[in-house]
Amino acid sequence: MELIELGISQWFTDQASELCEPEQRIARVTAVDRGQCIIRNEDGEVPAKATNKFMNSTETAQDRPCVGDWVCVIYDDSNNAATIHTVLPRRSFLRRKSAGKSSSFQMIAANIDMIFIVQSCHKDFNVSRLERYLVMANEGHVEPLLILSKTDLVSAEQLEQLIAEIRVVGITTRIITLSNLTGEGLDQIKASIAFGKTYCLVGSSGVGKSTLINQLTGQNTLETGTVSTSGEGRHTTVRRQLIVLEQGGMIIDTPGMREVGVLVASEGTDDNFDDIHSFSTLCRFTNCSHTNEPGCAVLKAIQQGTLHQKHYKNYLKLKMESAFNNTSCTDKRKKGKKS
Ligand SMILES: Nc1nc2c(ncn2[C@@H]2O[C@H](COP(=O)(O)OP(=O)(O)OP(=O)(O)O)[C@@H](O)[C@H]2O)c(=O)[nH]1
Ligand SMILES: [Mg+2]
Ligand SMILES: [Zn+2]
Repeated sequence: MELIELGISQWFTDQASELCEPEQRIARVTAVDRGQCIIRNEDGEVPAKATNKFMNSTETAQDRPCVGDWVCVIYDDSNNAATIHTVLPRRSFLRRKSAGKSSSFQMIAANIDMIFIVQSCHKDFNVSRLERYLVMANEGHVEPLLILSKTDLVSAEQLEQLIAEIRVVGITTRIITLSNLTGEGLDQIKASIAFGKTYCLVGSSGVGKSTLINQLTGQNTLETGTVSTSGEGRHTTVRRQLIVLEQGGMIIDTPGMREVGVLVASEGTDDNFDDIHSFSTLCRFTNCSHTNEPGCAVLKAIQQGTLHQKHYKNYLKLKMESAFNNTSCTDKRKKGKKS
């Protein structure tokens, strides 16, 4: 296996020549499970752990190795294990708010070219959640693709209705409809996967992420779950794992998320609401908050029906959450410095 098959580019090679010591080698993190990593390069996969020195040098959990990272490593004498000394800067990332009220982030994956956001047509479908994933993608500089799975469980009319619900709020992202049962949509997904590129699957538990990967590999590479009659998944996948596909390209499986704790910078919010943004340039006041100002073009567009009320509400909600979270980040930093 060449590094190029694992997605290396000149940019990472340049970073490595600057940040790795001469005796260190470059490898990609393919799995992380409670601090224990697996890394891969030309010589195959071995377990690896970050050195204490590196761990102590990190400020937050985000800075520690995560799946998809390029790292500088030293192999032990047996060549059966390695230590991680540096994590190279990330070109893109997916992260979410850590559980609980703190404003820290949890990395989902790094150096991702495209995120496959999977929602099941059955029970799991939720447009607001889709929008949250889109904001997450945008904030991490990752191109999104929507996958509506389990189409075998709904009628053609129902499916059309779901797609219409996505389009009506202004989401223009490409959608692939998929049934792992009948194979519908699988070819389109295969065609979207390119050599040397990295893809990450996200979505609720039980929507068929691991089943999709098994379809792509043609093997039972991953364990898949059974779904309870309520339609809720059971969190079959427990660790994040990067799989190299025979056809070229890599795909990362992640455990289903219960909630996409939105923690996004306002920068991330704006791009997914291009329509609102373009109306806002017509507002009378440049600092218009689009809530009650006279001459507000956004409010006018809603009145005239050009802008969907629900989409606008999501926009406000995300704006508020991101403003709140940004403040709490700064507050926390200040607090940390004082004590
Ligand atoms: N009817 C139907 N069932 C599917 C489809 N895809 C997956 N399933 C079933 O749904 C269940 C859950 O699939 P998984 O692939 O384990 O789901 P997951 O998204 O990986 O779930 P987590 O690992 O818990 O996040 C399994 O019983 C699959 O057989 C599909 O397209 N149609
Ligand atoms: Mg799974
Ligand atoms: Zn306005």
